[in-house]
Amino acid sequence: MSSLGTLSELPRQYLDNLTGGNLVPLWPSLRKALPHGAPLRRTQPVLWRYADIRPLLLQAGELTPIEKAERRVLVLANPGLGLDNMQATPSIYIGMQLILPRETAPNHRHSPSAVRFVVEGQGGFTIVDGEKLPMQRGDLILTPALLWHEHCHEGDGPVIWLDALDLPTVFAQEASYALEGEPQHVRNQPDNSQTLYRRAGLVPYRSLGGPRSQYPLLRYPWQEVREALMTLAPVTEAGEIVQLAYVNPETGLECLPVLGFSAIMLRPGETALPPRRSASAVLHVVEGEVEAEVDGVPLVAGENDTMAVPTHAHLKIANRSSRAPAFLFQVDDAPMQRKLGFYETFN
Ligand code: 1HN
Repeated sequence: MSSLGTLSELPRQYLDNLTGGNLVPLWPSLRKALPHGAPLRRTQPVLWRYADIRPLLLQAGELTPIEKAERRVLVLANPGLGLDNMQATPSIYIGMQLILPRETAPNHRHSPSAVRFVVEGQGGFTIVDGEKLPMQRGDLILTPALLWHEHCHEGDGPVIWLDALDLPTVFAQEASYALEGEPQHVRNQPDNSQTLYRRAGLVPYRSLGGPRSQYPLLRYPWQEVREALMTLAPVTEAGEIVQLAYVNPETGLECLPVLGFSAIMLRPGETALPPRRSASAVLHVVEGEVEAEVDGVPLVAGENDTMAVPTHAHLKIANRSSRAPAFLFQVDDAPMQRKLGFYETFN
């Protein structure tokens, strides 16, 4: 391998002339941009324990009224990427949001896409473009780019969910912004997961050939995802991961353009060794306790705990129970990487 020229080898006057013309020589920094063999990574394998987050989030509920917060959120920030940068991984924003009874997180829309994964509480709901989406534990709720959304709470006790956004990518493109709006008018009917898309393999006839909505399904009830995983497990070979992707029922493709979402079941006693891949990910435990090893770093995650998995990471993840399955929710940036043409898996 030949070594490349450095900045200090170049004459002072030449460098000053370059700087004066807003020019920079590539070769001294080429290896930084394109390291050999594997990317440079600052993202750390991190574990956020719900037991640590929850009391602090509830305290935020006492310290800051919703009117002063708009969204009452604690951001899960990866220390390797800088605590101020709202990055769990380079492309994934994760926050934990609290809403208290009778509060409203006011209507707005923005260029980043978001999802909510419900962690605890009863009576919360999100309204997206007039559709009322109830929030039960484990439900996945989409608020895609530029669609109006507001959160409300008509039950008792705190409602807490995990927010995942493609904000880092949108922000890096200097394209992140929001608009505020008046409260929405709610259509008085159940959400599309209960009406138009009751069963995989069936779509309203009119969607054949007709104009399709970009985001036909905005809520994926956990109860159905869990059942589907339990039914998939016995027909999945040992060594293969029991995993379901959340997709757009009209296209069969990922439900949002940048971030992808999936649910994983680890059978009792199972240790999964997923292939190393170019995508980064966030893993959130829904049920059970897992022992993970992320690039050699041991992390033990229980219910409602969340982990960051860097790009190209070596990953091993074991269900600590020999009796009960464990369930995880995964966010990754594979959809974006596939579109950009560099998504890879390695063995
Ligand atoms: C946002 O709109 C929500 O609507 C939550 O609940 C978190 C983080 C950054 C930017 C926008 C929400 C957010 C956010």
